[in-house]
Amino acid sequence: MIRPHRNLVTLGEFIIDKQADFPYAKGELSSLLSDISIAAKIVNREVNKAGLVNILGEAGSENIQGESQKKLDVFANEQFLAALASGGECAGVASEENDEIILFDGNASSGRYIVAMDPLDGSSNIDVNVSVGTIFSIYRRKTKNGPATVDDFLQYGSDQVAAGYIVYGSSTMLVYTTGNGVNGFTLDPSIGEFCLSHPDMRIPKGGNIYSVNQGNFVHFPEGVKRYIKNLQIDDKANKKPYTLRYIGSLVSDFHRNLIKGGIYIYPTTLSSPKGKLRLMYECNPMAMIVEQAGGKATDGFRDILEIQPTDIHQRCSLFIGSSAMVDESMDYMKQYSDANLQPTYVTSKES
Ligand code: P6P
Repeated sequence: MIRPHRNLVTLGEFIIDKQADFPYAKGELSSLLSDISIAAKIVNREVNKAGLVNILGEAGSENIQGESQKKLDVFANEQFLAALASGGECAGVASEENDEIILFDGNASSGRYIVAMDPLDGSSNIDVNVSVGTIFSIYRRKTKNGPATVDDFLQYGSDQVAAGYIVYGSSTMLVYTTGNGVNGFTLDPSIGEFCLSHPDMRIPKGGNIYSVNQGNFVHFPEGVKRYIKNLQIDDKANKKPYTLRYIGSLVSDFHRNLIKGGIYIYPTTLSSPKGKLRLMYECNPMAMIVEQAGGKATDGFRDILEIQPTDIHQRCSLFIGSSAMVDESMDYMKQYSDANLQPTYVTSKES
């Protein structure tokens, strides 16, 4: 029961009030979610003044995908790892910023949960002051004692116990689910608390916004090309052409579509033949959130949450958002799947 004594409910209060919903409610998951929110506040403080302190630009290192790490990528990763290590409920982390899983020692090694996360998603936007985000996914360990193992991480997305993101935008919001709906909290800097601002979030069944990097169009699978072309026809009765909105931060594009309705697509491309986004710490958490909000997430053919992970950094295509839009995009993918195997773009020598 939410306390009625004032007109705001903090994240901490909400987590405690909802704790009874957790199937194995002993407070550990509540504590873990609170640990994440503390790190989010610290990262938010640095993101908001990034231009004023020497935390912009390249860190001079690369992550496993060979992407140059921004100073804020490394900072954010350190903050979330420190918060999770000290909280004691998490036995280890799979992070986009670390090649291997990070296992905690001491009392944390007996933590009953593991976390997969992208500590700062959309980092190419940091230096140009465009919104970025953090994405996290929480599982219960499969192993019962000793250090966590890779198998503890390679679980189906449908086995997540919680998932969420923080979007550092015009305001900073934390949105999460523990499998009982989706709730959004806005950070009130004057009191340093995330406060419930978007209770029981539901994504509209349909929408007329699509988010895709149109610059990759020539390399898209035929089904994606045909689907997008169909969104661009002049058909006022069906509110077409639809609106293209692409921020370049999954968290921001997803959050807008969650509120307004829409679809985000990152399919296979020439440079990303398996897709660009990572299953464990981008696609799975966002898929849990969108399904809990009444939406859908697939790789164009299968539910994201039913993909068997084989590597903590594996990539997959992502079609996510309003269920009617994802269903329609899948119809095109199925109809033109054979053509997907044949390049349909004209190479320069043929032009
Ligand atoms: P592109 C950011 O690097 C990210 O992982 C997502 O947040 C974002 O939607 C996508 O990649 C952007 O990729 O190739 O369009 O720049």
